[in-house]
Amino acid sequence: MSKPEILVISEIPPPMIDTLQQHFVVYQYWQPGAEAVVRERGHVIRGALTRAAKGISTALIGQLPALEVISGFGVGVDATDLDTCRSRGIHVSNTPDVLNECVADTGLALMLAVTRKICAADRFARAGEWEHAAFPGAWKMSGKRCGIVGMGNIGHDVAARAAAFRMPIHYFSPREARNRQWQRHDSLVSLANAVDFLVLTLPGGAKTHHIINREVLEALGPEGILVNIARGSVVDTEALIAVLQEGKLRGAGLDVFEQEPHIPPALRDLQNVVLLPHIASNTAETRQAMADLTINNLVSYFTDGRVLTPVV
Ligand code: 8YV
Repeated sequence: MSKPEILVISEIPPPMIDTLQQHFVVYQYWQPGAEAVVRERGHVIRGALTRAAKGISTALIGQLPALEVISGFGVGVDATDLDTCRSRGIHVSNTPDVLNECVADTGLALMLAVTRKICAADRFARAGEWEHAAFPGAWKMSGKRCGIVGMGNIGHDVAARAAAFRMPIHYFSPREARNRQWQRHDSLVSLANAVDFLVLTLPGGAKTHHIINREVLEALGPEGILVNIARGSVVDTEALIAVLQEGKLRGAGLDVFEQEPHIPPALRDLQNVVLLPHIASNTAETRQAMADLTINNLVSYFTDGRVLTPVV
């Protein structure tokens, strides 16, 4: 039997391509000549694979009339139009759970980095400034109040880690937490008012666009710290920059951005932010687990007719 033809939308590690080629005829959409491939083979391409944060455009889905399955490399599915997929009967999968621990670890790393000024202290030490002056003090994290927006599996993993720092846990989420001692709030402003850290672990997409706005950030207050390990789109970046510049927020730790990989210069100029290039799940172990699940979803679909971790 001939191998199914699949289109890989965004660049993925070469070993993933090698494994995919054992099962499929693989076209790489970021390579020169990809548009011609879509024109010539679009009518027989049955599968697609894409990085979660990139998704697959609705226009491209329209150019693939034989598309049956989209396998996402990552947990977020906000960058792909799921309604279009549903109406076309296209199966969509993601890679839930295998990345929870590393994403939560990154959340804690950002909380510590901002509150203890770890990156600024590293710059200070590297520049030899310690020979002339002592590093200015930072703030304590243990025992402070941790607020979590989106109490899914990643939110639970952040909460468990924060609890080990003796942090009381508060949250805002459509779903009740497994631990009834954690305090649920019925609005983001109420949550932000009650905590020192606001950690974002909610999905991106139209429903959550800019829900972290100026009102929420001002409620978090001048001693508050925002940590975003979710999607750039959930934060109103202009408002965030303004409150940081005005001293109305202590700091922010950000792994994701609205126009990534572009980071606004005004954000880069601020000393009280720690900026990461969307690396929360980027460890060798987790990326391997994500790669295996992404590929196995496609293999399972083409052998058994169903993906292992379906979204649609
Ligand atoms: C990945 C992510 O960085 O899982 C997600 O939704 O955004 C991240 O884990 C990304 O999908 C890999 O490019």
